[in-house]
Amino acid sequence: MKVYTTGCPRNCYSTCTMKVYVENNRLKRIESHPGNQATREGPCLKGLSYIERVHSPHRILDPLRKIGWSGEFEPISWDVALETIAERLRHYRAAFGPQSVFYYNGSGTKGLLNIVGTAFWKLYGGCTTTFGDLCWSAGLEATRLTLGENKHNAPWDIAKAKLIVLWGKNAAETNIHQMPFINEALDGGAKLIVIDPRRTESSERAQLLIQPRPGSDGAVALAIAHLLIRNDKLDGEFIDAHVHGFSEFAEMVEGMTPERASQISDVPVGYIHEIAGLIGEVKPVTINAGFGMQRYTNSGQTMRAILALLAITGNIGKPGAGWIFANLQSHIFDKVKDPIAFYPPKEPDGVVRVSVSTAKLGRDMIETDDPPLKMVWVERGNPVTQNPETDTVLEAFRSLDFRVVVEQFLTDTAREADIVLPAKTMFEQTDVINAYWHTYIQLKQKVMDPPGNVKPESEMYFRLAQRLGIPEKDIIEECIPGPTDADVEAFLKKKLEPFPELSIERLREGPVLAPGQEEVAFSDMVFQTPSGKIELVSQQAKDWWGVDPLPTYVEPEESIRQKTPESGKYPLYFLTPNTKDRIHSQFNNLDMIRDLSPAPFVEIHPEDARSRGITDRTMVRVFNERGSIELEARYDYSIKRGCVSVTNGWWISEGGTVNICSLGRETDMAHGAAFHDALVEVERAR
Ligand SMILES: Nc1nc2c(c(=O)[nH]1)N[C@H]1C(S)=C(S)[C@@H](COP(=O)(O)OP(=O)(O)OC[C@H]3O[C@@H](n4cnc5c(=O)[nH]c(N)nc54)[C@H](O)[C@@H]3O)O[C@H]1N2
Ligand SMILES: Nc1nc2c(c(=O)[nH]1)N[C@H]1C(S)=C(S)[C@@H](COP(=O)(O)OP(=O)(O)OC[C@H]3O[C@@H](n4cnc5c(=O)[nH]c(N)nc54)[C@H](O)[C@@H]3O)O[C@H]1N2
Ligand SMILES: [Mo]
Repeated sequence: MKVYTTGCPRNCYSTCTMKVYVENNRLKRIESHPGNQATREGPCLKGLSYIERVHSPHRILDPLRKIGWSGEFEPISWDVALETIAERLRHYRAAFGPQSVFYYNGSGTKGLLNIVGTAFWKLYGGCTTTFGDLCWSAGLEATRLTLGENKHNAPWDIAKAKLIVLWGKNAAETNIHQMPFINEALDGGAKLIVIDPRRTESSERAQLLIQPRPGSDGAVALAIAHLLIRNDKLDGEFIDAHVHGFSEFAEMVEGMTPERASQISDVPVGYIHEIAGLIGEVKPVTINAGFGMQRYTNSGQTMRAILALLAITGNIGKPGAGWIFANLQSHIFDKVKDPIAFYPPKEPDGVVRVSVSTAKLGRDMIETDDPPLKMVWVERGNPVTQNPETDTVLEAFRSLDFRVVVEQFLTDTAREADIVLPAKTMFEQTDVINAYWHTYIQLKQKVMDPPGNVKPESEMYFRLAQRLGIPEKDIIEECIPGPTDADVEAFLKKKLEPFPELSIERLREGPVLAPGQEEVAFSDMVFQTPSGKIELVSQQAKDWWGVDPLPTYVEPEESIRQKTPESGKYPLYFLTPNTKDRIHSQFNNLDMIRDLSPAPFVEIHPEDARSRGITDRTMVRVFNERGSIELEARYDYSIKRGCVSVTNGWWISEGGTVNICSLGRETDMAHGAAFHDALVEVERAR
């Protein structure tokens, strides 16, 4: 049996390092790796389920072609698959121009090699692709506007905090490796506040659980600031030296009294006083803002308002203190740090048209013209279940001429394809990965050959480029590695050249902290904002996104406080959080995971249920004018009244695709997806 070190490339905070045991090209065993200080407990259940996933009988092992309109697929050879695609590519380029081809990629795997797709489309002559993001862009942009950069203290530093606020983050499910550090802090006497309309596992040891009306956190934060200022619980020296715009901010929050915030947010006045008391008295304070809360139409401003609490109390740049959202210190190769990554419609090279908002995928695909879209290539994503407005996404896909999906499994998106190309798993090609919580760079090693006729994407692109008649020299020069493992390693070595600490040989042994990473972020008090200070007033926020330069409170567009016809008909907030045993739409097709979560259900407060004649564990319909899903109701006293919750990621065939009810709509900044701006009604299924 051979043992390898590798890293899990899923879109997850933890990005665990693990040891894998392989025999006869089969994965036999997965263990934790002691080299990663952030993930010492080892892989979660999903990580352990790779043994089933890699060898699953449901994996796609050959290129597949749809048979007529039957919806069934037949295996075809690579020769036929690539020639069919190449022929289409030549045709669309000649007849409509290269931008009639739409390249969509999701967050299915991390890796440096993900850039190869874009390189190919440039060689092809261009394409159309997306801007914005499904996941985190409002929070990233709010942080960048305020602090200048997205970085935070090392994961283990939270153990030094004396007050931890998990604000819209459910670490116990989405970042389980953070919990031991939080527990360490609590064992040492720290206090924990959790702010979430749901009572999650993360609040088991909380002193205080605050359940705001969804989307109203900005008002709560401003009222806390109001009290901190009124009670003079500020760090005046810190403000003078490092904060820009304090007096305007102070003037603005004067109007947000605890009473007013309580009316807006439904949080009792006493609780607002209690949080303000703790933030004002205890030091150091770490606020960990999750991603759930920045999926509203007002959420960039919400994030800025929360961040201000740390700025005015001097809780930045110190051990045990600070703002945890995303730590991009290991993003040394890509441009995610760069706000332009989210900025449309940038055409850096004039060929790649960036005209489709990820958040409004279906609608924008349909409306794109000159040229209109004819073909899509989907890779690493499952937009049919994961992007807002499932029905419109389906309509957009079905109105195209030709669809290619690169996938490991026949997902809802793959089922829409004319040709499905079989994708590798993390164990079948070497790559270099980074993370967004800890700062390790890792080698995700190839530990086995791909099964069946599976090929990695880089090889698909290489072979397609050859078929398009592009000379091999140009292909390699344009950043597409050749087809062998040695070619791929040579490609990675070249990328690693600027970083002598990061040789492939060294990475093979275990994870390495990114060069220049800081244990305590911002300890140098350098803020890369226009003023060089922490900005509570941001002119850029106004110039770029049209919001108030101050983090004012604005009601979300779809809200029971907006007097629209919808708010009358659909009185329940529809929360669609992440869950422990899946990463979005991945893993639930495995027996090991399905045993634990066989079917979707909706959590509803018994009082909301009873007033609708709904009994526990019976089938209900969750709906609004955009669509409906039928699933089991589960009574749950822990969810805030007026909210219902279904985890996202269920496939259409499983009956719980939550985005049937969401609207393609952007966040107030950086073109995020405002999934949670969604109201529904629930009734007994007929
Ligand atoms: N196991 C697992 N881990 C994951 C993932 C996964 O799918 N599964 N996904 C990864 C990815 S891509 C992401 S983006 C992260 C997300 O990580 P988290 O941010 O922790 O996850 P979410 O479930 O999106 O949202 C967290 C909480 O926000 C709450 N929330 C919703 N609306 C509001 C609001 O208005 N105010 C407040 N205060 N709270 C609100 C939800 O009830 C939820 O409990 O997790 C990563 N880790
Ligand atoms: N309503 C609602 N919707 C949401 C969210 C929410 O909170 N509420 N959360 C949003 C968030 S935070 C995110 S990040 C997105 C995630 O949305 P997506 O990025 O679409 O992520 P996944 O569901 O993980 O699907 C990724 C697909 O990639 C495939 N894949 C994995 N590895 C590889 C590979 O190496 N090659 C190829 N070709 N494919 C691979 C997997 O099999 C899987 O089908 O969902 C968003 N959708
Ligand atoms: Mo995400």
